[in-house]
Amino acid sequence: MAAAGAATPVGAAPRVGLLYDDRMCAHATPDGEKHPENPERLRAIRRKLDAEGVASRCVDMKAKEAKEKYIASVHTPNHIKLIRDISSKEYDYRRNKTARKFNSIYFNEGSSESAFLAAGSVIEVAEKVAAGELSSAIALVRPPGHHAEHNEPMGFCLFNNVAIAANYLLNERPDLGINKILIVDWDVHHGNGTQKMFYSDPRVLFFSVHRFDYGSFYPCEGDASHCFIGEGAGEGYNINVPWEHGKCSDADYVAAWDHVLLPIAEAFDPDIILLSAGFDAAMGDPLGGCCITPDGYALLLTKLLGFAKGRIVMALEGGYNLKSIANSLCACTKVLLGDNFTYNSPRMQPFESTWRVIQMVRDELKAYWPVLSSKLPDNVPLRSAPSYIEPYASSGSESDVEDVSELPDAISSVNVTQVVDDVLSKHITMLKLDEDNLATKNTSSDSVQAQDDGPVVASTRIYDLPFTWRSALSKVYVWYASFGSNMWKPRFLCYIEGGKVDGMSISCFGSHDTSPPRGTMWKTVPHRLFFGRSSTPCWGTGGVAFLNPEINYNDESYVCMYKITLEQFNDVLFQENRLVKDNSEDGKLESPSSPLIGLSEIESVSSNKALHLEPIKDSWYSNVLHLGEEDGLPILTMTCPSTAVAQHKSGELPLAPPSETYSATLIKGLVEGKQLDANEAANYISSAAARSL
Ligand code: X5A
Ligand code: ZN
Repeated sequence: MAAAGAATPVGAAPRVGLLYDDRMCAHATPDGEKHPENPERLRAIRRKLDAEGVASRCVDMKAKEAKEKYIASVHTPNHIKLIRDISSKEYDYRRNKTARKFNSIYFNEGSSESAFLAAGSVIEVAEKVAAGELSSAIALVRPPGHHAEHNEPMGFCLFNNVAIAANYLLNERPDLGINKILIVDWDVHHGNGTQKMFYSDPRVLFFSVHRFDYGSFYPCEGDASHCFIGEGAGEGYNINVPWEHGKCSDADYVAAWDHVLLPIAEAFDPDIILLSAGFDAAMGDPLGGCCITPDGYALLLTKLLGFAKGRIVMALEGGYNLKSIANSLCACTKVLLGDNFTYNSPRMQPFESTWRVIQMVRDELKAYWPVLSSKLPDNVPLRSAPSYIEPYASSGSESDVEDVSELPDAISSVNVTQVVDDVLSKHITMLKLDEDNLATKNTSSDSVQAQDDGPVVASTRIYDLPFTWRSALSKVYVWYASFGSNMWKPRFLCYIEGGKVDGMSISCFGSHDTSPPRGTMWKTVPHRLFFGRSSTPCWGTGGVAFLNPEINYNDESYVCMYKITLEQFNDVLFQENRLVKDNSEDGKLESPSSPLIGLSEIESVSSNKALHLEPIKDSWYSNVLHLGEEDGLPILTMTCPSTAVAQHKSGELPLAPPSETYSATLIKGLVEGKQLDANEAANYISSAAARSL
């Protein structure tokens, strides 16, 4: 078959490969625990494609295991051996322990086969498309691949399927004439693994558009920023479009296509496009927090069909809402099949931040892609950031609200934004690259670059993540609800300003931002207060307070709420879970380099009510609870996970009354907060300590 021939003969219906194989459903959590990356994802997609009569119009393909020598172009021998052996009997007793060594990974007896099939499937379809036997193809694979690194599985990914297929085409099949590959990664997460594989390789242009949230969105690495453009011969061949927040919609993605990806693709002129097709930026996805519609995906894909003679290989990556991924993939399959398509979804405006990000990316890359030097249109209607950002950004303490209980109930600001969006979306025109006589929008890319004493050299600039997430989260406010010693304000202030109060034997480090809370108020919540564990370094012998994460309307517990920034909330979480270290050599404090609760976690805790923090899952206060909203802001607290409650019930973990000094602190809080008198407060504490769980 002629390698360079037209993929589709003129007039003929496109031949679209569809690879589905049940064997890739074997990879699942070891004990049937719920997990977003589960076998139902593939089945839901397959059912939808069948029901819509779309699957039968495709060329049916089955999976083949990848040969180890092909995987070896991307992964180390150790990595390959691990994935090969992980499902064997010998691993039975240490499979879970091995999984825990990695970031967001599970294994079972089916993982090995699924991983080899996923990699082999993408090779299989890519080869057929490259050879012209198929016009385009879709590989419904799992586990996904784009987070997998050279020497480690990561982020639900075992092998980097797309990277393996790209290397196969370039290195193993010169006969197919594929010399330039465009990898488009529209999964909501950064394709960190794929980026690394081709970072200095100009034959592969890697483009990833993803949530970045100033470094607080998974995988929380600085190399997802727009500054990472490739190196050596590959300089200019790595493109990141890092969103500043969630809620990005079709309009934002179309803007990134029209003003970054498509002009570059035109200049690069790829021989084939490999699409890391995650659908976790889809509307309704539980992890992504974005809202691409099926029509939006279809439009993005349509725009790609103009390149590489339409030779597109789609490989499934993430995507965790079964309906969303099934509908999105169905819309994409129809596009590949050549069905007429008109964009029907309500058209929204891109965010202001989108325009800013796109301008930064263009500035960063225009030296390599001159087409990006043109001016962006400056008359595009833009919308402001989603409501959870900067609602209380102004500084100064004169607006301190000590008692906000009299403020009117805020209409959910989310709804207001939605209404505004809907109204505005009715008269918006499609974004188009307009090169004439338009003024440059003044955007400052300097503000996100690392601070450095010496001259700033482009190639050495790094993204100072701790600095960046802190400044972003310092503009977001939450109510931190305390039910223990922090009900007493002087005690809580130790977490903000540092220091200690009577009864504490260890000082607090304090927060990075030491400004006092912007408001204080009390509430009762339908959760059970109890005291457990037998001693603490800070308070000595005796239990400490926990709130049962389960709602129980027969219980009423007092919480004192402080309005603080999300940055401060993270600093409180760090301290409560002993994550702040005193670096004794220079006396500098060291906190984790990424937040535990970023904007996406706020979204997920708001809809799921609780979020058990995986990175600190063995700490006492690793569970963040959403107790409701006040003033349009989420009320959050930190307590133990339900599993610990069960252990307290069974006696595996002790229930123990608080020490004298600890309970005196709680009582002071309740009394000074005018919730109870001294007697009532003492009764409240001792009865919570005495009642069995
Ligand atoms: C492939 C993919 C997401 C990992 C998230 C881990 N991975 N928290 O979407
Ligand atoms: Zn993803």
